[in-house]
Amino acid sequence: MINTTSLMLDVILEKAEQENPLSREELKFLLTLSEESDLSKVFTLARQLRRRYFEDKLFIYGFVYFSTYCRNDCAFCLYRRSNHALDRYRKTDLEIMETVSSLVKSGVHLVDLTMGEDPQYFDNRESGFAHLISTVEQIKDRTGIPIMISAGVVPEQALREFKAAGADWYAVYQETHNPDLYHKLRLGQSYTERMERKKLAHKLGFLIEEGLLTGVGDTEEDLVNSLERMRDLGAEQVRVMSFVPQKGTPMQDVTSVSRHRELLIIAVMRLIFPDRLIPASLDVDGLNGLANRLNAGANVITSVIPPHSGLAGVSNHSLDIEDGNRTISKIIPVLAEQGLALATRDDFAEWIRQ
Ligand code: SAM
Ligand code: MD0
Ligand code: SF4
Repeated sequence: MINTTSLMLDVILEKAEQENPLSREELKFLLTLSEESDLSKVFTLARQLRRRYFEDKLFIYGFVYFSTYCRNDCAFCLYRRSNHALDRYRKTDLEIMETVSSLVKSGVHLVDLTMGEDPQYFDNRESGFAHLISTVEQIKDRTGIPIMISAGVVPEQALREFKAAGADWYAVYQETHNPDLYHKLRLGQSYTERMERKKLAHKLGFLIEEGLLTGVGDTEEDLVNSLERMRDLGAEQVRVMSFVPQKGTPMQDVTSVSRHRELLIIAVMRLIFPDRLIPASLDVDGLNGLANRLNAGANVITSVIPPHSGLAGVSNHSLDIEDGNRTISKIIPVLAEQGLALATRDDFAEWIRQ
């Protein structure tokens, strides 16, 4: 008997291989696949397309979550302001500089400076972001490393100043492009402002990253919409992460969906954005989750954190950090098993210039 799913899949994959745009129906079809043999075909093409644009070279980013204070109340996040059961920290400029130096020495291609929407910066009319902007300037002067700012929806003027200080990337994830779902996740935050700030950053010359959370009630239809909005946005980096329930938050009891969903979305992203950067985050499942995400077509490893730096992750605030599992020396053997290797700094600079 002829298996129609398999036939349809082959036609769609052939189209993707030739980099012809896929229709909404085709995207939805891919996102609803569940048979191992079908998934394996999608992952194989995703890796083939990654190789077309990036050969066997992977990029790797250091993660500096320098302030866990936040004025927002996102339902999914451990660092939401209503979570009073949390020991928060705010690193000094010197501590930030030291962590960045150790990451740069270890060989990362970029440092991602991340914080909650810390009221010390967001609600302080006098000094605002000035201090942080000068820290960015110092990092750039001393190391020359590409810098990503993941500091939430920063005011327009601060965004301009971050750019002038040497920040290269601006990351602010929508999580979903279904405004109703967005408002359930990012309580009290404007959907439009978040979207528009990314677009402004792009206009100002930042490279931008857009991101999705899956396992938060997102349907296949929502995912197709997100992929289309991502295509409109033209972000240089696109990601998806599985939601990890956090104790003490309104979403603590949401049951996790299978990790297959994230892996399939990574692969579909690779099919429709073959030349873009797509991260495998160590923050969701630690080092153990890396091989599967690379197998699905990711080409960036994010959330490398030096041990003993006193820094937290996001979806997993401590997983694999103190035991040094989020370090380059632990990652290289996992890459080697898949015939992959780290790119050089020059490779990354060249990709950025393109
Ligand atoms: N505060 C800034 C913001 O919200 O844009 C930057 C840091 S925020 C913690 C970075 C991202 O972490 C969020 O956009 C979200 O995608 C992810 N995140 C937060 N909590 C998570 C969770 N429980 N599971 C998975 N990802 C999570
Ligand atoms: C990561 N934990 O890359 C980080 C974070 C923010 N730009 C990145 C979500 O996994
Ligand atoms: Fe704050 Fe970001 Fe967490 Fe939302 S996701 S509560 S903005 S740190």
